[in-house]
Amino acid sequence: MLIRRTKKSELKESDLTPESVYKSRREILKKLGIVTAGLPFAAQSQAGIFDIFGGDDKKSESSAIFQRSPIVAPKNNAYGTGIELTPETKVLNYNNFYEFGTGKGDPVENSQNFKVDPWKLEVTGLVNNPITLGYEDLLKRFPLEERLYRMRCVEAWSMNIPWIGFSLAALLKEADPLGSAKYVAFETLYDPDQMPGQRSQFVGGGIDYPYVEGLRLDEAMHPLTMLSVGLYGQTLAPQNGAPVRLVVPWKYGFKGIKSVVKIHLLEAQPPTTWNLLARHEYGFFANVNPQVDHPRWSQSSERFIGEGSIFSSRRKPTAMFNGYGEEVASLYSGMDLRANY
Ligand SMILES: Nc1nc2c(c(=O)[nH]1)N[C@H]1C(S)=C(S)[C@@H](COP(=O)(O)O)O[C@H]1N2
Ligand SMILES: [Mo]
Repeated sequence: MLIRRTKKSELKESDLTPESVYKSRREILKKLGIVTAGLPFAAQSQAGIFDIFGGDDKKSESSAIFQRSPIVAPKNNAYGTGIELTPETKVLNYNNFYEFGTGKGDPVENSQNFKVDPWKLEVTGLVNNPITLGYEDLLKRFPLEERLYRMRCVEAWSMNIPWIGFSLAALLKEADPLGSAKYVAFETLYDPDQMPGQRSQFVGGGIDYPYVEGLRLDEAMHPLTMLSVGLYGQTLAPQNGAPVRLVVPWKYGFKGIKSVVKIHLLEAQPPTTWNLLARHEYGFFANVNPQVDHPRWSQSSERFIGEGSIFSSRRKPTAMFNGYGEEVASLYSGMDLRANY
């Protein structure tokens, strides 16, 4: 686990945990008699009290490392070039994947034995042609390409990642949506045997699993919206959402649901995990917007994770739609983006 030496000027992890998760942890700790009277909870959390439970300092039982396979995919430069990439080791070791624990180092630590083959990804609902893709289909059925995308987490850090994958639109077109389809719902694998966060409320941050996400159909059909099967020239590591995850670069990172098993087209807006947890903090749209702050922190700038220490702050201003406004702003014309956060 990367221990965070908190500078006063920086956001603290405890500032970034959705309130309801935070409260439920607090309840658990209270029951166990761990919350020390008088100490602000944030201070305890900074002191690493969660490490007692999270096993952050333990080495995993098995030293096995998930084997990734090389993927050869041509670069698609249509969506940007020349951005400074986040080093691969940081993309692989600093993650949010609560099914494997809430600490940034938990996913890599707890997911190395994750089984991705066989896999089954179903496209169902309001379509003429329901599709089921197996593991091989994911890698072979659609022409793969590499795209360099910016990723902005709602917690105000960001990375630039060379993803490999294909436009979700290609898959949806094959499924052939009915005219009545207005939204697309996504679901992560539910497998408590493999995912410790799904077995334990505490490890999993109090989320109701499976993790679910959703897009409007026009957002899902936008060419920038990608199903990713790899990064940095190889198949995805489990901590990044192997074998297939969503990438929506103009939205906050939590929209990029990992290890997807279901894509379901429907007429009504589907529920989404973070919105269910804290409705006033995480909206359905979750478009990156420096003018609409999170209730508990500013979204006007971000800590870019590049070369050097993960916690050496390199603040940079956050761009509207994460810099993809030219491509996507028209999807929201006439919409109040403050109301539809
Ligand atoms: N199933 C699932 N998908 C998820 C998450 C999660 O906890 N569970 N975390 C989200 C968040 S908050 C972010 S920022 C990105 C992080 O992706 P990365 O770890 O590959 O950088 O994954 C998103 N997808
Ligand atoms: Mo995130």
